[in-house]
Amino acid sequence: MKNNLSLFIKKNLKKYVSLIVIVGITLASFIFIGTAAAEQDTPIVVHVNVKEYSVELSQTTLPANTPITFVVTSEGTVAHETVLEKAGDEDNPLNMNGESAEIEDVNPGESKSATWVINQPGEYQLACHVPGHYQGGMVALFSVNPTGLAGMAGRPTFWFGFIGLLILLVIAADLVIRRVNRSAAQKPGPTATA
Ligand SMILES: [Cu+2]
Repeated sequence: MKNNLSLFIKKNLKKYVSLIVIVGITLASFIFIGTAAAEQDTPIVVHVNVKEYSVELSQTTLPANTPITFVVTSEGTVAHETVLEKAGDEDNPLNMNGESAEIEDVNPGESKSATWVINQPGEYQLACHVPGHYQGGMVALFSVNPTGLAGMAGRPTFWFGFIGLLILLVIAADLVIRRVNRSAAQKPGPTATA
């Protein structure tokens, strides 16, 4: 009888554990794929407002390896420009496919845009290097964060989801084990019915 009992638990436990593992892996895959897909599909538009003497960004945290369209609008009274460069540089634009990453001659009331992909995570800035403007305060800093697996690992929301999923799996496994143990204890023997 003891043999039958342990066999029953072993058999059912195995069945449920593999089910839980399958469900868990499926959910985890959805989280991974969903996060990755959301990263690639969402077009990122950053509005850049320039005037004497400031540069304002609609977003100061951006992903690496993702096309970003910077729409520069001048609310000033003279022409401005925006140069994409590493934080702290002075008129040292990044190279984008052989061209300097800058949007020049944005006249009052005008909007100009450019789409750039920043590959390397780090601190960057958009600055106006019309003489005197950068010194006057026309610079805005922003961060470029890693993407892909490294990016996901750096996201608190991802880990909240992941840890939540693990807790759910542990609770589910615990419930199943308790149920199996209880029904085995209540109706032991080979004639036991569910
Ligand atoms: Cu300027």
